[in-house]
Amino acid sequence: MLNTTFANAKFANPFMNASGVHCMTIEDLEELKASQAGAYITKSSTLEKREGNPLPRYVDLELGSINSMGLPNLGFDYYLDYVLKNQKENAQEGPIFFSIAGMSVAENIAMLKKIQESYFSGITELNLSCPNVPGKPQLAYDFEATEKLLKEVFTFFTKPLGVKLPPYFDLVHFDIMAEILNQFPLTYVNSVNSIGNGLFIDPEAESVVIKPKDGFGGIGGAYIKPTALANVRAFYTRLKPEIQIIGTGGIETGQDAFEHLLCGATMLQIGTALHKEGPAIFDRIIKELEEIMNQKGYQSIADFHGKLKSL
Ligand code: RRO
Repeated sequence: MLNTTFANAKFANPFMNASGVHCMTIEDLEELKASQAGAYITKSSTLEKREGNPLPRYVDLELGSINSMGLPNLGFDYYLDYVLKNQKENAQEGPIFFSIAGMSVAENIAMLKKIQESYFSGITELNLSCPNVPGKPQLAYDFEATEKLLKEVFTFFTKPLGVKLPPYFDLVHFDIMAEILNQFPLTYVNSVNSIGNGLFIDPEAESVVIKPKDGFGGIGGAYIKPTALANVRAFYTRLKPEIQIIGTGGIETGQDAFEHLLCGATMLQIGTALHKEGPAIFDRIIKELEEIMNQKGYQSIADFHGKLKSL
């Protein structure tokens, strides 16, 4: 019922982890592989291993989460080695996703060259939106720099590639970004990363709740669902149809998933709710989405995908 075609491959269902959650180590990744998730993605990597920011750096909140992890990861080679060993030759299972987030244009290019030269046959996600490295702005908020980077990337990169974007908040920004993205043979756009640099405070302690950056961090979960849906819809209605959408942001229930699909998302990533509930969330959310589809008489996602009505 939830069969999904994405990047010319078939997946049993659209659900996967959002990069960063439950995917730092081989143990985490193996748990995702064994779960009901239709696909899974690695933690964004840099060429060298990074410790990331000081603790506490991730806090679950009633309505979501705040994090300033600072790109902790075990290094590009660790994840490349894992994805090479775990890419599927079996046509029943979809390909694996490999996320990278270089700290500079040169680092992104260097990692993409290594991926291009390897026998990796899965899907690469270029994270242009990490909000948490002190002194490093989110690349995708700089339209010219994003266009320049993608121009360089597509001089040599021929494998399936998607970009992870931050949320945008202005219709003109959607227009500008979509026009840039439409110039390239991108496989997909993933909207959204966390809403950068929110501030959650504990009024009793009169304190911030995470240590890095004086408490400022990326916001995820229920807080950001309307922003995520807007970004999915805005890109779905502006991008050429060859560029598919991954919807990320505030997906915790079957209803949230249904809403993202209605806006035009094809795959669905879960971050905050996966962090709270663990990989068993995939069993629950699959059942909840199927239940909604049964109630509405939909036999497949194609029956309602992208078909959000206007008034
Ligand atoms: O590691 C992080 O701090 C982080 C990253 Br790379 C990202 O893309 N999004 C986020 O919320 N945290």
